[in-house]
Amino acid sequence: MDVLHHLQSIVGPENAIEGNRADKRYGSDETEDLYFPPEWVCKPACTNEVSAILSLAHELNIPVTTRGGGTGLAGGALPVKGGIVLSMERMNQILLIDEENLQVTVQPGVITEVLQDTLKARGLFYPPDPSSRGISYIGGNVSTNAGGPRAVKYGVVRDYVLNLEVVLADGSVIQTGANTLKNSTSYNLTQLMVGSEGTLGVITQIVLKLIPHPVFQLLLLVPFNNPVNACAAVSAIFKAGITPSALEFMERDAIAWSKEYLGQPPLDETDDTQAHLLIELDGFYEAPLYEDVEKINQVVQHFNAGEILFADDEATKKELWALRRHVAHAVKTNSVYKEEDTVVPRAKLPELLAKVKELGKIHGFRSVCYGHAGDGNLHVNILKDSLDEHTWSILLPKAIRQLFEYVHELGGTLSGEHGVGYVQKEYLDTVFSAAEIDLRRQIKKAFDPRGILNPNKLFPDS
Ligand code: LAC
Ligand code: ZN
Repeated sequence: MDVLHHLQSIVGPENAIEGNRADKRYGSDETEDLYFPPEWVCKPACTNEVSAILSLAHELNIPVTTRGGGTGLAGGALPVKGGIVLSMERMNQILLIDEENLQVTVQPGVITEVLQDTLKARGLFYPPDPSSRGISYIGGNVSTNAGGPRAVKYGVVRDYVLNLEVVLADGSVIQTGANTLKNSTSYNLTQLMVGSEGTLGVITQIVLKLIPHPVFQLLLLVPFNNPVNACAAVSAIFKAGITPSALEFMERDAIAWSKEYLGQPPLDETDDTQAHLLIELDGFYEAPLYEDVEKINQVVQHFNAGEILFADDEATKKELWALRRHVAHAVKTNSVYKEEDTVVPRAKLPELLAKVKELGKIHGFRSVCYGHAGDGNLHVNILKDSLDEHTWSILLPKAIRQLFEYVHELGGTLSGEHGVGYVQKEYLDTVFSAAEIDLRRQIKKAFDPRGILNPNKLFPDS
């Protein structure tokens, strides 16, 4: 039997097709304009089918690239070596909401926002909220250890994953841990799988921890005429004893472009605002939140902040969050670009931003920066603008390398929440020693001796 017919015998004829007949999206994600055609696209409906597919791929040495919602920004879902794209779109059930234990068991193909909304209706909260949550899958979020604005108070995806069902490269099925809040039983395979970007196994079931959903939320937009000052205000806010549920930074162009993208009126030309902090506070009681607003007001005055916009109605809150969440798409429509996901200790953020601008001057590129300032996580968009291909191809890797080396010096690393995937793997040596990379290679080998799982990812010369 040929591969296609074998796959069809596992998942049914309509759920396995040849790559050249499949929609183009199965060969790409949100990473720049990269496209790699898969040989086959396969859509399993259950763990047993995933297991049978992996047994086959293992036997025949066929690459398998697992795909969620395709919103990745590091190329993790690109089938760069062809083979099978394993789309988890049919494994989209919320299996069990356990209100007694505050847990939920889900399949990987559930859309993150669908899960959040379902839980919210029961007063439950699963906080990690990447900007792509309206289309990204929870399985992809686990595979990249996604974050989002609320990570600053509530933590990232890994802080909510209790247990996983995983199909290993040879088709065997394992549980990585237990459905418990505590676990000191041997190696932590659960957390090893989180963020492993489909290189160690295929996640087929996820058990997540939940918390009660906060009742009140306040949102502030604080303008600054100096972006470095805005970044410096961030750690001062935490030092004043406040833990916002989001603390986001946006340069002027980030907001301006997002407004344009959403069809809103442009920024006032005469306004000299160069950056904003978007600050959210949440809780179960309203009065303390207003006390925090007052404290924030006092803190930001030391950094030359302008007049604070207080979003006290749902429509304004929604509008401000839409502006923030659409920056990535807005940048994409403005210029060819390369997105970095740098992260440094929070108080080093002003130095990081200043370095980005300095590198821009040295190499002759423009950049737009925004991101999760409360986490020290800055999305740096390096713009191609009108630079010619040759100049771009030479300056870009040089500038990125210098940026990551600096980030490492500051005690940070090259990705806070997007992952390494395909487009960052060549820079791994800026943040890891040879021994640190080698240890990871040995882990990969133990899980996937034949190298069939998401090949050509994570490792520099893979
Ligand atoms: C964001 C994505 C790009 O923060 O991580 O909007
Ligand atoms: Zn982000």
